Amino acid sequence: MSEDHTIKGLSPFGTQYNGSNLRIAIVHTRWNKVVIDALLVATLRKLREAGVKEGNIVIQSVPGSFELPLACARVISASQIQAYSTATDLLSGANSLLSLDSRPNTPAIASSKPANIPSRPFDAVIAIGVLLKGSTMHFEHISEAVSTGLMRVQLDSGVPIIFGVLTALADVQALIRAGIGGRDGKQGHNHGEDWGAAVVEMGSQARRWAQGKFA
Ligand code: DLZ
Repeated sequence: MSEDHTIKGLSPFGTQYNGSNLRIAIVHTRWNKVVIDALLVATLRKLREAGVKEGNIVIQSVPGSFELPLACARVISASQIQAYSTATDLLSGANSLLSLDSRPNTPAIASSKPANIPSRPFDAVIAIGVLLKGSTMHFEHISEAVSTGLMRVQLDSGVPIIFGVLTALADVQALIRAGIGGRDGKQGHNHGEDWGAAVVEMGSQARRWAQGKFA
């Protein structure tokens, strides 16, 4: 029987999310680079399709998957520091300008804010890695540590982290999940697309929930 009767996969959500106001970080590894590159391309394509602006996407790399949890935690903190210090700097700048210029009807200082200064922290993060099982217990230890670590970072920070880590038992499994299989005619599906869509959905929802809204 050659027909595919699988019921697996993500069902589409009714809402089309608009990513044009979202700020997203991608943290990816450099181990198993061929697969990582393919996943990254599909993720970025999906972000662009959802309207996420180029300038609102920050990409950082780390050596391997074991480094992902700490890197995500630090990247989230860095964006919060950035957003906070930007606001403070502008405020102190505005205060000093206002004290120098007491004329009425002074144009709003805020309108002169440079466009390239990030004014908000990341709404969501995608952690991308590819763990390949070898002949030792390395794979089991790292897989467990990374998934637990990323879960902890997202719960502690309140910032959604999309789990973009493939845990493959063989090279071909990883290639198929990055849409670059093909050895047995099975090209596969690139999971980067799902992660791109998921990060836009979770970033949008998390922002809404933080404002006490459900719709
Ligand atoms: C050491 C190692 C091995 C053997 N395999 C992988 C892998 O398949 N995927 C991956 O992302 N990283 C691997 N690493 C590197 C570790 O994740 C980590 O970068 C190093 O142990 C340094 O902390």
